[in-house]
Amino acid sequence: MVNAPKSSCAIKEKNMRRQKRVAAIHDISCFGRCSLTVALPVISAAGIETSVIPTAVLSTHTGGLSGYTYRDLTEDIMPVAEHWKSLGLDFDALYTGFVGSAEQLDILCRVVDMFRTDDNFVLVDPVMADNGVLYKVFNNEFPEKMKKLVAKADIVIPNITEASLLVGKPYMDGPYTENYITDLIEGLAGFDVKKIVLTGVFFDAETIGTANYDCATKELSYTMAGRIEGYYHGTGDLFGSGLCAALLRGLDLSRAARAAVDLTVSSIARTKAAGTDVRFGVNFEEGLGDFIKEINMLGKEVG
Ligand code: PXL
Repeated sequence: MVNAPKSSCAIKEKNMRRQKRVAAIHDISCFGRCSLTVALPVISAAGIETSVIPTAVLSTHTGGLSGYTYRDLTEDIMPVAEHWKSLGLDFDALYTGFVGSAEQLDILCRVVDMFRTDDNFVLVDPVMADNGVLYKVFNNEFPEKMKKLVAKADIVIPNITEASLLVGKPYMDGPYTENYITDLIEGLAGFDVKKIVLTGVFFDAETIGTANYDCATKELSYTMAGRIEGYYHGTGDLFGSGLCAALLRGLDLSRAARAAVDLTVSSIARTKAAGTDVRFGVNFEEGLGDFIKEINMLGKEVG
C-alpha cells in the first residue's frame, strides 16, 4: 500500500468547529444488517462523520446463514490506521465490534493506542457469544484475548454471555437476580473501564433491557422495554451504534441507553410485524427518524 505524503489537514482542522467524528472498526457483512452496514447509517444519521476500518468482508454474517464467503482484511488494518495518523486525523470515538481473529485483536489494541486521547472515548463491544455459547467461528482462547481489548476500553457493552466469559463467572439463563447482574458488573469494572452497559438484562418475562453503570460515580441504572420473543440478528450492533451516536451527541449514559434501547426494540417490533426472517437483521431504517427526534429531545434535557 502506498502512503500519501503528509498533509496540513490537522492544522486546518484546528481552526474550524468540526463535526464529531467516529472510527467504526467492524466487518462488513454484505447481507444481513449488522456490524458496519448498521453502524455507518445509524451514526451518520445522527449527524456524526463515520469513518470505517473494515476488518473483513463476508457475503453474509455467520449467524445461521451457511456458505458465506470471508475475505480477511487483517493486513490492511494497520496501514489504514498509519495513513490516518500521517494525515493528523483524530476521532471523538473509536467503536469496535466483531473482530475476526486473535491476531486482529492485537492489531486493534495498537490502533486504540494510536488514536486514544484524553478527550475521546473507546467503545468496545466484545462480540463473541450469545445465549450461553461462543460463536462457532471462535475458539476457546478467543475470550482470553478479547480481555486485552476490553482493558483498553472506556466503555464496554457486552451481553450477559460475553460478560460471563470476560469475568469468569458461570453463564445463567434469565430471569436474572440483581445479585447476578451486579456481580457481572463488578467483574467488568475490574477491567478499569469507565462505563459499562450490560445488554440482555431481564428480571421477569415481560421486560428486557440494559444495566448501565458509571464506575466513577458508582451509579447503576436500568433501561427496560417490552420484551419481544425471538432472536433477531444484529440487534447488539444496532444497540451499540445507537449508544455510540447518542453519547457523541452529548447524552449521558442512561439517556443514551434509553435512545439506543428504543431504537433497537422498535426495530425488532417492526421486523416481527413484517414477518421477516430473523437472520436478515432488523428494519432499523424506518426508525431512524424517530431515533434522531428522541436524541434531540433527550439532548435538550441535558442542556
Ligand atoms: O452481529 C454480530 C456479528 C457481526 N459480524 C459477523 C457476525 C456477527 C455475529 O454472528 O457473524 C460477521
